[in-house]
Amino acid sequence: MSSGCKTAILSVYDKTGLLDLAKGLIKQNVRLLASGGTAKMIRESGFAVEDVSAITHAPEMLAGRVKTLHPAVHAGILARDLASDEKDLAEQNINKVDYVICNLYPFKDTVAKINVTIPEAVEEIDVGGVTLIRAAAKNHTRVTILSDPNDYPEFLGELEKGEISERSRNLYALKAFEHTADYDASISEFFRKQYASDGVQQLPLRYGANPHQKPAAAFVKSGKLPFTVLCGSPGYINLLDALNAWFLVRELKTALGHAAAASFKHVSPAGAAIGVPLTADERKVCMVDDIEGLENSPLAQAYARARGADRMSSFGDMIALSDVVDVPTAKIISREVSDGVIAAGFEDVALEILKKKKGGKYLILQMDPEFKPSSQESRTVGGITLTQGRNDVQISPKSFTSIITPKESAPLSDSALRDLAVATITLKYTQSNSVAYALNGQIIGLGAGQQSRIHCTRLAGDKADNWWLRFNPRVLDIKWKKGVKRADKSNAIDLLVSGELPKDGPEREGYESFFEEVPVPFSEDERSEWISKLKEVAVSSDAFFPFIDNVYRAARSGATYIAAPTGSQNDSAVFSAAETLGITFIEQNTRLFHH
Ligand code: 93A
Repeated sequence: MSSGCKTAILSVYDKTGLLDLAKGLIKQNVRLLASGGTAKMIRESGFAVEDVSAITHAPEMLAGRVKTLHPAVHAGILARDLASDEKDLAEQNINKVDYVICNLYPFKDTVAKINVTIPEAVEEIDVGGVTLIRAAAKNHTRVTILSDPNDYPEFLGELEKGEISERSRNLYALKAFEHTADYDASISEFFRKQYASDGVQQLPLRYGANPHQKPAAAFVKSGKLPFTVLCGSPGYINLLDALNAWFLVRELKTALGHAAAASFKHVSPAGAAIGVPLTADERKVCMVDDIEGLENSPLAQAYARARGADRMSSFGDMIALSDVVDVPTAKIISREVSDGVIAAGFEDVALEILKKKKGGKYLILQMDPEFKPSSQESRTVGGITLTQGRNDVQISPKSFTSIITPKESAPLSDSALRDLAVATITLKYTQSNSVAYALNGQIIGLGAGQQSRIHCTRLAGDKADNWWLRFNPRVLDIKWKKGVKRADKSNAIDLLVSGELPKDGPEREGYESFFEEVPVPFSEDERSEWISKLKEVAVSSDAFFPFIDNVYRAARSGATYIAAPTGSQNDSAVFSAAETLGITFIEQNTRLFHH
């Protein structure tokens, strides 16, 4: 056959639209070469078609495993309009191929069947078709690749008018590359499940966000997962919490040089802290005054603070610990209601203590402390993939040097810089919008996931107030009845300090039943007076304050320092409100939204 006419190779599993396409190609005087089943269907409909063997001079072999894999096919597709390529083709008596029409064996449909065997799946791995598609897509400056039957009519329309345009060839090539990439991804996903679902590269999860969301898994595309399951079986939210919490404590430790802990719930911290030694009152408030060895364990102090900040929110938490877990830390965890822990390692005795929790089902994850997250992140929403660079901005005490008010400010104290760093790093791992209040190396109030910033500022401020009211002697000196559970104590204290205590009724009766001596409720004046003693609080916001109300609210809960990005139309009003209230306002110039 002369090289004057164009040549198409057709090899399709899905034969939708094939005959119309063949007819249209023949009408344009295109020579058709096709693999076995494709040729048969065209021929039986009365159209002229040759078998691929007409150019390969080799039969289809190995029960169809080798159909189109041959230099006569692939050199014809891959040849460019170059003299050297033309010479090579002429020497081998090979003609150029201009159009490739191919779609692949239905691997995805096959493996979706229940109880599919590995040999069944293997037979559905298309080799020759992928090679046809890839070769044609590679050479798309000259060759047109059709991998989707939906494109046939448009292709024929263009062909009738003459040549296939560069734009069409480009778009068909892109579609072809997406097609083979998706195909290969489904093959590796199948084999990952078969060969690597042992928790090393892939970990099957009980279910996704809810029990009906199955199947669920965590995996990496190469290498090993950076954590090992030492006990229990993680759920999807456990891992979302554990991994976010881990990156938070790593970052706190790197930035501040102290052991760090976080207590996570629903992918936001309930508390986060570094290991600043606790005062006697702090030990009581955090309910750790009886823990032996606490004063010698920065990690235990960090977790005591993280768990003690907002005990109600921490109920059933996922814990992250930056260091190797020691016995005092394990003892604190052992008596709290908690879902699991991720840490850099575990001392033997500490591990034994933790393994006894939840009847042996407590989730214990050991994280590789050297693990470096990838710089690019992606997720899908309804099948649409979103990608972004990881938020790898480094926050440290050095991030708070740009003081806006007061104009003549001395540099901030180390403790102020520390607390601003704790608050701001915590925001990096808190669902936005978010505002954090910090003191003594720990979060004392966090407002997460509110659509309005003032609601975050209020929520965080209310939590900070409640935390501070727990230092009131009336709370510190509570006489509990014997046997009251820790969680019930936390709930009762919350009712007492929050001002939410009902005047009467069954809730009030239940509340009063916990005490040996029922504490006198706080009057509004008593609350305000006590809260007015809260000072030196560092407040950070993940984005600018759009209105001055945030500054006023923060001031009512002891804010002495506020760090936030700027850029609001109301910046100057925000700065002057801070100045009037005696608050040092620091520009933290990176927005830190997190979702
Ligand atoms: O088994 S294969 O990987 N070996 C091949 O050489 C080959 N060439 C094309 N499968 C191969 N194909 C595939 O055959 C195509 O991707 C297409 O899905 C199918 C069409 O086969 P038939 O024309 O016999 O119906």
